[in-house]
Amino acid sequence: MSAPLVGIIMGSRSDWPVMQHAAEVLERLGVPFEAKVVSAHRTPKRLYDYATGAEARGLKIIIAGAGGAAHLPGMAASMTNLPVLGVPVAATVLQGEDALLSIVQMPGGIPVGTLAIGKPGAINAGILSASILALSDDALRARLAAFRAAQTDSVPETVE
Ligand code: RP5
Repeated sequence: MSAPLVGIIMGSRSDWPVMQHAAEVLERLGVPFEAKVVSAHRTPKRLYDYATGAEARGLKIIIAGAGGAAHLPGMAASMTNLPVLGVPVAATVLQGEDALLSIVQMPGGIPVGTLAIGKPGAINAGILSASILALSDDALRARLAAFRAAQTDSVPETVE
């Protein structure tokens, strides 16, 4: 098993049904990753240890998913220079708009690349991670190109 290049973290196990879509994309593209529950407010020390140690462990990108008052991506970004991609999860009556605004409205200086709410955001966080890593990995660039080509080929032109 290769060392993980992408760290997928989420505020709760309840986020996994959404965040697993990022994992599936990374698996399909052959990008080594890890997935862990790291809560900003329930396990703040775990978050501190994870974010401050991520770069030294060889991670290149962190994907952070959370719902509600979703401060996990921003807090993680505040403690690492690695790119952090945030995925808002629909976990409350506000259906993810709360998490989207929490994640996207980072004050200037600590960026979080914010994706769409839910499954599309998790999928795109996986693809975007692969795109970033492909800048310095020719084999991955080829796998990503094949993935995109297969997606294009899967779209029929006729309506039935
Ligand atoms: C957030 O609260 C988590 O990211 C999750 O989306 C939400 C609900 O968590 P649980 O109460 O299901 O553990 O921190």
